[in-house]
Amino acid sequence: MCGIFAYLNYLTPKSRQEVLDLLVTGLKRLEYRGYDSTGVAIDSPDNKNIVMVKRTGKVKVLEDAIQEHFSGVEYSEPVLTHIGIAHTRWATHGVPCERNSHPQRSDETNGFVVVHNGIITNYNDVKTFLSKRGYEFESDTDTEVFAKLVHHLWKTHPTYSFRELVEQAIQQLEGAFAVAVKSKYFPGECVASRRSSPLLVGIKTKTRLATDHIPILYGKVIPRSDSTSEFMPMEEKEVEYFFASDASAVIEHTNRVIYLEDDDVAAVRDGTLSIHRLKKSLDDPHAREITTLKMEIQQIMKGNYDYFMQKEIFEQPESVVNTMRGRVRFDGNSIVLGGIKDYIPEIKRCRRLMLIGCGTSYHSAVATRQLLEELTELPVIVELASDFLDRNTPIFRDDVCFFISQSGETADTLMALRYCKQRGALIVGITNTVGSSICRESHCGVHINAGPEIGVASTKAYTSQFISLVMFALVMSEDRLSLQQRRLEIMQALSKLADQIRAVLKLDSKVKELARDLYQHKSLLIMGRGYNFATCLEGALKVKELTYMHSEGIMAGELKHGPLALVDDSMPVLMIVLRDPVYVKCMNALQQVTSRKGCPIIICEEGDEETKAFSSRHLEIPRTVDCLQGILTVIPMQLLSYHIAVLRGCDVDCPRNLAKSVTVE
Ligand code: G6Q
Ligand code: GLU
Repeated sequence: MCGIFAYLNYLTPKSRQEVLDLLVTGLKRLEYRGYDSTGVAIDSPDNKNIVMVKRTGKVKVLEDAIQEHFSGVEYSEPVLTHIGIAHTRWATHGVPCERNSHPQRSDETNGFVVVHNGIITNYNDVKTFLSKRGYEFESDTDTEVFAKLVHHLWKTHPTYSFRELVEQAIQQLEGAFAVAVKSKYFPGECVASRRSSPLLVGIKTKTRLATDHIPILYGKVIPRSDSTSEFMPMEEKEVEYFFASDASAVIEHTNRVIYLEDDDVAAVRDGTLSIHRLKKSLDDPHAREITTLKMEIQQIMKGNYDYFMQKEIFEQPESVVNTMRGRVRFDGNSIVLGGIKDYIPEIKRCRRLMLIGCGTSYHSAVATRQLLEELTELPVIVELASDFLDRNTPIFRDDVCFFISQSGETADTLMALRYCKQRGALIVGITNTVGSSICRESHCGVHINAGPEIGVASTKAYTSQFISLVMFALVMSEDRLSLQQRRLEIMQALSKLADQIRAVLKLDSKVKELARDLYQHKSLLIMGRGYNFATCLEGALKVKELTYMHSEGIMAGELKHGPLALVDDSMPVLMIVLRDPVYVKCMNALQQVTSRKGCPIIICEEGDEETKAFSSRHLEIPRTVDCLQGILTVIPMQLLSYHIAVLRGCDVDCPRNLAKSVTVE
């Protein structure tokens, strides 16, 4: 999920000092992606071993550690051919610490060292397999199994090439990952591969490139003599390769890159790059194209987006899948949440569930409360951490308390956690940051795997928190016969979610037009009820924090108890009216608003002509099961607040007075 950078110089003299500088600069370019620790691996001065330097914290800390590590060592001597690998880690398995930082190694002699982004979901099975064969593990990462598996294959298949070893290893792995591997047994060679995590290869040559594509090789053996199937520079063979998670780390060296596809194995040997795949399917292309980048670094970091928040909104089709990856089995309709599975019997015996958080994280609790009540058949209480503490709320030993926090460091949430822990409750953390205080202090938990969120306003973390809580509800109801139909319906809806989010994101230009209507107003009321009340709260929070405009999320059932007095022909109103059990009640609210001359923007279901007839301004979203609607309805609200903020000239990624991690009460 974070960053890989590897650099290979072939017949291009570079000192180790220069290589290290290149690696550190590469990591600096990837810093914006968010990370918690870093590391590099290069050859030792005698070229016989691999040296690694790893640190928790910023790249700067690593840079200083490198200086210190190599002080007094002769490393200004140029080396003709060399490969160095580097990494920024966003922990998913094991807290951020040096031992868990990458590169991870195969054995004490650093025979194979690996940098990895993403998650190997079957790492436990592979670990058991390797442990039985005498391997001892030194880190908590899923990555280490990969390094050791390559080593095991190397020992058992002495004739395999480096590329074949990596290829065989990734055949055994499930999950989403990108890897780059270096070995002391294969000096000057690098093998890299990806599956659902990004990776590209940058190529720098002195002469013009001989080709604009690299043929893909299929099957087990590379015909090494067949030079047409490999990339070679035109006349000389001097070449440099860069393997990186994105182009921002490469662009200052070369603008010629190949974007690898899932299950491509890219190998460099004797300065020659080959791209390999084990199986060929009918629609597979014959070659990977070398693309010429025309972008600036700044542009690449944000992709085609202007702001990180915008990028994160558009990442949601992938981030929701990452939250479910390795946990939801759509074929067998089962769910395993590894981080809490041993605690499920205890949770099932509890007196009540309490969901506690702040801001957006609190809203994810509001959004899923109804489903949790339905599927767990337990009382579910949702609490704002600050208010919970103010009240000295009674907590019992048989309470199960969930602490929801993207950063895992929010002071109020953390204090509430300690308060409940002291009183003997079971503590479950729902966080996006492994190794954070909330993570460490919880008894068990779910890591939402949304990937780092840079924009201060939370977007993709919300939808991933939402899904994590839905998955928990599904786990709790696994053995309830009467709930099977409902579970099935939700599982099917989860499997369609990513595509439906993509469909909602296509409303972007329509939302932008609505933002033009709204941005000069002073206020926006957002109304809904049932499963969509949380969207109203979250939508209003997004509008407030990003646009500095007043906004209020209103429970539609409360309209006539006060808020209706605000409605007239000039008050902007947005209403969520979907075809669910509260549809009729929402229609009543809609009528109350329109009969006060209100002209609401309506979020409704695709093709719902009856509801659309109430206003000329509407956003249609795809139909999904009632309890997941909130994921689809919040996206137009994220987009709307974003566009209003841009139109009002606000700082989208860093709204005034706010911080990403609120570590004060
Ligand atoms: C809003 C936010 C903010 C956040 C809280 C809690 O867009 O980013 O409301 O959700 O400050 O933060 P944590 O989720 O990190 O605890
Ligand atoms: N799963 C790996 C780990 O926790 C890689 C995390 C990453 O993508 O940085 O070490």
